[in-house]
Amino acid sequence: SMEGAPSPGRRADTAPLDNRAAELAAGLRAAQAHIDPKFLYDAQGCVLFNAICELEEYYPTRTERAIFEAHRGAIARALPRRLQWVDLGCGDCAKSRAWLAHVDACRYLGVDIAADCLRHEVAALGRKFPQVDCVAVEADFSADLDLSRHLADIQEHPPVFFYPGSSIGNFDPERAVALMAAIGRQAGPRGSLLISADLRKDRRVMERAYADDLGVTAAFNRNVLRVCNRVLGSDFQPAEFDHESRFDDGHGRIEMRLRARQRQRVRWGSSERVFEAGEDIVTEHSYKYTPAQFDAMLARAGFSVRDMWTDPRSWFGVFLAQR
Ligand code: AVJ
Repeated sequence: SMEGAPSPGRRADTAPLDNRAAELAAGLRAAQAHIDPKFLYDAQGCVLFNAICELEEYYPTRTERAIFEAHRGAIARALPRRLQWVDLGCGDCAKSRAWLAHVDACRYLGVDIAADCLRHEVAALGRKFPQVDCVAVEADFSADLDLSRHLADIQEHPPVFFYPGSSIGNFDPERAVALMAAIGRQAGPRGSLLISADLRKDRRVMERAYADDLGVTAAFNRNVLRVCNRVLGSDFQPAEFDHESRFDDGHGRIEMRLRARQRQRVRWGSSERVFEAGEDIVTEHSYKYTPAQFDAMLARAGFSVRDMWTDPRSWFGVFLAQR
């Protein structure tokens, strides 16, 4: 079935346009200008992100894949029977495709803010797994995650929330805990969370992953200015901004920024913002945790960690947590 009918209020690329424009404008007017990383993922941004995942420098995707491949049986055995699989930020559903062949799922919820191909991808998944009730939900779960109306009988069919890719790293720790707590409330007493976090390691390895030689990450970063131009009607010139990324040891995060090459004035509607030469727009934080730090966050969110799987170098962690 395909729920979440295209009520205009939930279309990621059209109607909360006013909200989206207001959110972008507020971030650009702030003393430290910032753009929420969710705006990186328009159709072009998704293509560039998928290219990043293939880069030699970008270790998270392939490290997670290796962990899943090495431990899929053990992870699947730790999950309940007749579960409901909730795929947060499902994208093209590729990661869940492999899982649905190994878990006993009666239902699949594909949740994504990038609505462009969501329905199409979830429908294709439903054809591959006709015994699974596949549902597409367009939602910005960074704002308010309420999937309860899409979950049926969570006592009988425990939800497993799947949040791979270390995407949780985009949220500052307080917001990450709040999001995981919201997941816990909706998962109910028998629910669980299968979630990935990128782990702290040699800073050179982390910094290289966000400053690749081909400039794919730079293009991904600059593309967000095109999203602004479209959503807000601004007149950013992406080529006038340099891609910057560095690991902040104190916060334990990669900070990605766009730095004005020279003084410039950006206009939208009746507003404007001057960027001085060298002034930054923060476009992403990507947190890196120790396993103990991430365990503690899960605990604060009301979960207990049942197991954790990692790669031989302990670069990336897959955590299975229960209520
Ligand atoms: C999708 C948020 C996990 O933080 O590594 C990749 C996004 N940004 N290169 C990450 C990203 C720059 C990615 N996440």
